[in-house]
Amino acid sequence: MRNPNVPESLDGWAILHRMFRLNRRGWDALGAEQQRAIEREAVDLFAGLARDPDTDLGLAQLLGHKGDLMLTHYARSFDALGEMQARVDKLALRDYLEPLESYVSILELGLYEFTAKIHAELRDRGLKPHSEAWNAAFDAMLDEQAHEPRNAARLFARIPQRRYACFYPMNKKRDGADNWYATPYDERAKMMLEHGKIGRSFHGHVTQVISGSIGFDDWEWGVDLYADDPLVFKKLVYAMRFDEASARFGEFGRFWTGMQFSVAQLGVFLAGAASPALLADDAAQPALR
Ligand code: 76R
Repeated sequence: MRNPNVPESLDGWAILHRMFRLNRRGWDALGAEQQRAIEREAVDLFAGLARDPDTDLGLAQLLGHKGDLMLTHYARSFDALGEMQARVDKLALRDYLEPLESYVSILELGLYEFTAKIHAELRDRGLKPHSEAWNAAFDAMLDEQAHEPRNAARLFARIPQRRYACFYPMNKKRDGADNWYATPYDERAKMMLEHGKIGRSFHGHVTQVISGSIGFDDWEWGVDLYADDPLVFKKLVYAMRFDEASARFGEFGRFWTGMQFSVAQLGVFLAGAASPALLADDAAQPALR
């Protein structure tokens, strides 16, 4: 199963992004009492998902015509994501939310350097590749990485509570001389190291969540960026375009950009009079009735 050409990854949350259009005319035509009941039902579900240690939910008001609302679901399994999808679809609010797009992926930490280290170390130990002992030693080294506190925390981190969010899917190109997958491991590892360096120069200004979607969805990765200032997205993504991994190999899907808001602000979002806010943690979750 393990191939020295394939970088290993550590895998965390199962992620489902859903983009909806709000039928504002339809919503506005409802009576206040009915609006309140529909809103309360949705807030109850959303608040539960946002505070459960086994799930998380992010809400974002999107800019532009590609959607009005983005829900970002985190769960421990695809099964749990399926349950959440169905529970959202059972809400009365769904009569006013039209699904436009969705994206399925699993949060990943790429291990370019570490994979090479495992292969080298097992070779040095004289283990026969793919033997039982080799496999067991491989598993143990990966497992150790997954339990390393910094990695463990990132694999199941909560959705970053930063006001601005940007999501886009991407591929690594497979086109003639620019075929990422036909590029030797060492060259890819070197490019990823450079990529990480550029990324780290934005450390503190942006929180990125990379999720893998090969085998699940139409693109190969999902990129979620979170920042306190949207200009950071423009600067970061621009800087990345000059980095070889993106310049030569990056192919991008559509971008969704918007403002994260707290569950307790759903009513503000639905009313449409002001942009719903991202509140400080303690105020963010309404008490469950
Ligand atoms: O996880 C880590 O922080 C280690 C280094 C690292 C890896 C392995 C890293 C750092 N990234 C990794 C993997 Mn990234 N990243 C993107 C994009 O718009 C574009 O051009 C590309 C979209 C951005 C903006 C970004 C930001 N990264 C990946 C992968 C998997 C590739 C593979 O396995 O082949 C993709 C698709 C990808 C894409 N990256 C960082 C950032 C930032 C800001 C960092 C530094 C994080 C920090 O240390 O603060």
